[in-house]
Amino acid sequence: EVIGVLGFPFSKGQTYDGTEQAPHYLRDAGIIKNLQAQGNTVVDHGDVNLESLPVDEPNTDIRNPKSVGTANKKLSDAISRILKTNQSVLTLGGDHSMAIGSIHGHAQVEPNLVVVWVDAHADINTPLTSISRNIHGMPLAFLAKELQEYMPDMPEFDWCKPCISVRDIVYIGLRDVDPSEKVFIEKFGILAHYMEDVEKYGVKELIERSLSQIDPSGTRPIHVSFDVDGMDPALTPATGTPVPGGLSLKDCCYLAEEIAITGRLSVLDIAEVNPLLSSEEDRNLTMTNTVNVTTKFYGNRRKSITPPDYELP
Ligand code: DIR
Ligand code: MN
Ligand code: MN
Ligand code: MN
Repeated sequence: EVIGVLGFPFSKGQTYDGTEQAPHYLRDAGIIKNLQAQGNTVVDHGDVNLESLPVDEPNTDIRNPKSVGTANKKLSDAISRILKTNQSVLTLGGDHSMAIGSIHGHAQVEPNLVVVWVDAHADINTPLTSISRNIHGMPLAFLAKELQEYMPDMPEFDWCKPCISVRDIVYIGLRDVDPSEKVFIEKFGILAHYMEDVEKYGVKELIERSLSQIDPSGTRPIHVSFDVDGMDPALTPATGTPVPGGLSLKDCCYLAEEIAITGRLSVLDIAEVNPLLSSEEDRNLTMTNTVNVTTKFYGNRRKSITPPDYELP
């Protein structure tokens, strides 16, 4: 199984500069070397080539619709192209608006995918319900069929035909959900695991239950969209919208190890790392923890693994 790594150097889905530099910092922190050292074949496809638009007029008050629409169309095409060569994809964002292109591109090749959304936030606002006006809080509303009757016309996203159902989504780590988002979660019965559920049942039970509910046959390709603010900000402080009381390193490692064991991880997004929002020390900590958890999604185990080519001296 070959991992195709693709950078998405983008920050216009929210207000802070910096997430566009995350692919560079994550590569520098050794994300690819680590994946190779544990026996994976990795192909680095570089970054999606994005030009920045000088003027991007808000549409219905939403920030940078044209930039986000254009960039995500490119991301979607790039993801589809890589998946068709039989590689899985590790997408290094970029803010979480990246999930629009990433899941859309994934669904063109694997229409039966399920989405595991790790995040403090539910990211299912529509342009009409959003308080922040940032598209990184809206990706699931663009993607889910059932939400379309609540979506205004957004010509910048005409290419993005809704490609998943709310029944294909499972959330884990939620702890900052807007009232409108809560209404959608309840109305559609979306499988949502808040931090209090993590406390109550533990990640072990939640991941087992979630996968057996959305994928009882254990055959569907898995898309993990991992917003690093799902982790506790003590672990990933370099991010734009930290929320205290998040997933521990142990929670994230267990989740990632269990996903790896399924053998069906098809696309993993790493979103919202912002190297410019913290001290150097906090930035390094964020990179270390993000790289650590990422490697667990690809077979690195805390119980230790012997690389296939290892020989005793
Ligand atoms: C908020 C925050 N719900 C919004 N979302 C974030 O902007 O709609 N997502 N930060 O990761
Ligand atoms: Mn963001
Ligand atoms: Mn978030
Ligand atoms: Mn998010």
